[in-house]
Amino acid sequence: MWASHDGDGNGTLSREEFSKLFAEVTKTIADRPFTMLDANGDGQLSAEEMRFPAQMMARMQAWHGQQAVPGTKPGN
Ligand SMILES: [Ca+2]
Ligand SMILES: [Ca+2]
Repeated sequence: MWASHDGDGNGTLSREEFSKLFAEVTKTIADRPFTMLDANGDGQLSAEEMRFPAQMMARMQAWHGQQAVPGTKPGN
């Protein structure tokens, strides 16, 4: 996988080469939850299908907000 993304073959990934690799990896990762969320399999996530994960993400963000770094106060 690495070699195929090393466009100029110099053994290292430039920022551009890395972003192509990253885009492919994230697409692969994103495909799975998308398929799970797309309840009716029409290839589109409706507001209804997104309701549950949106709640989950809001809850996770709220949870992370409570893990604030000591000495900082929310709202600043
Ligand atoms: Ca390279
Ligand atoms: Ca759908």
